Amino acid sequence: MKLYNSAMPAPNPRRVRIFAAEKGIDLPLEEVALAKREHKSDAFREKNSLGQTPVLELDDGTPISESVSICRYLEEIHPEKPLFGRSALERAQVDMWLRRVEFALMAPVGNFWRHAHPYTAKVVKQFNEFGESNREGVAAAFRWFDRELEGKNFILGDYFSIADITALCTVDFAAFAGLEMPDGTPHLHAWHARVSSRPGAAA
Ligand SMILES: N[C@@H](CCC(=O)N[C@@H](CS)C(=O)NCC(=O)O)C(=O)O
Repeated sequence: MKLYNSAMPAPNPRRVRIFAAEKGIDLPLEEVALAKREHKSDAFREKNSLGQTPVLELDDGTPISESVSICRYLEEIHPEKPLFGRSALERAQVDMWLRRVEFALMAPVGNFWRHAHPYTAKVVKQFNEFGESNREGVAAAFRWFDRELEGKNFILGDYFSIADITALCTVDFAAFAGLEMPDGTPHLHAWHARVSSRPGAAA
């Protein structure tokens, strides 16, 4: 088993690296350099026809793409220290938060990155006005997330989950893109410091 990975700041491969590190899974990495467009080669598209990282390749050559799907597979084969929830209720709550983080936070950050950031201008046709319009959407999403985190150590209270991993990777990628956590979000800042200090966050 090996992970076709892309280095920081790419948020999606990082989700899988942190997930594996939190569970103590040793995941061999093979680097796919996004800057060199290696993810768009014919050979890589054989593994993921969308030409995106990460991809987990099993020992028999079967590829799995989509970071959450890869993590679900890892959870199935290494059920100890569950990160998708420990009960029916927690599993539903983790799923709810994963979708909320992906749709409410990741989507506007991704829109800004694709349509307003100078780096992506080199590789995609941008609609800059649309991209810039996501700036306020990201700030509003951060303020909403801050309110949700009040009084909690992690998104689900005292239980650390893949929802925290996804949110951490999103917040850090947003900062890389120039969208810092806004002032007046103390719960978000405290949560970010807490999850960043976990050893797995460095994976
Ligand atoms: N939904 C996918 C998103 C994968 C994704 O967008 N990966 C980025 C790297 S973080 C990528 O390969 N971008 C290049 C592209 O989309 O062309 C997942 O969760 O794995």
